[in-house]
Amino acid sequence: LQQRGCVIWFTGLSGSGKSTVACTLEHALFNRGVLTTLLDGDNIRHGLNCNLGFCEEDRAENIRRVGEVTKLFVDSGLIALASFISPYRRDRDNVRARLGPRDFIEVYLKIPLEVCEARDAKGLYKLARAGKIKGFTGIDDPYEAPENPEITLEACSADGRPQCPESMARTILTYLE
Ligand code: GGZ
Repeated sequence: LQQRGCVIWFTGLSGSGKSTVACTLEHALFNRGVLTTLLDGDNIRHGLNCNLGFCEEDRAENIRRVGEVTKLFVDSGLIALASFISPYRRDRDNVRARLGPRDFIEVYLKIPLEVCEARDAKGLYKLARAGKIKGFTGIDDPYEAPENPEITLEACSADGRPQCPESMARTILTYLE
């Protein structure tokens, strides 16, 4: 009856499906009796990181703090699911170095920008194109894709239809097993 902690770190554009897959995976792990915690922009940027914006330094600090928090959970034996754009490779690699290679599982949600922009579930891409949000990832701010992620999920089919979250969560479960 032993559970070892680790971080499953979801990275990808806004609207790539990170949070949906993380939430689906969390349910699947819960049903297996695994203790998890889910960290994402909604619960972190309104609380712990409410003083941070989206410039390069603030994003770095956002990811650094989240990395430290996930480390505390991992040290307590939980599986921490972290869902952040985390656009800079260096910031993600710093978390990886802090956690150690065994405990950091990077999951890249691969999806063309055009697909996220066409969906635009929250209308943020439209605002970014109109210049009403400055420094929006993919529009006028960089996204550096991982070079060697543990897992790459093709988050949409060739015609841009979203991939089913259950099947993406299953890919991660198989990896964990
Ligand atoms: C990117 C932004 C921005 C800018 C607000 N750039 O789709 P969402 O709304 O819910 O996810 C995005 C979220 C990104 O927060 P993260 O903490 O994941 O970012 S990072 O890892 O880069 O620190 C989006 C919203 O915040 N949002 N302004 N300029 N996304």
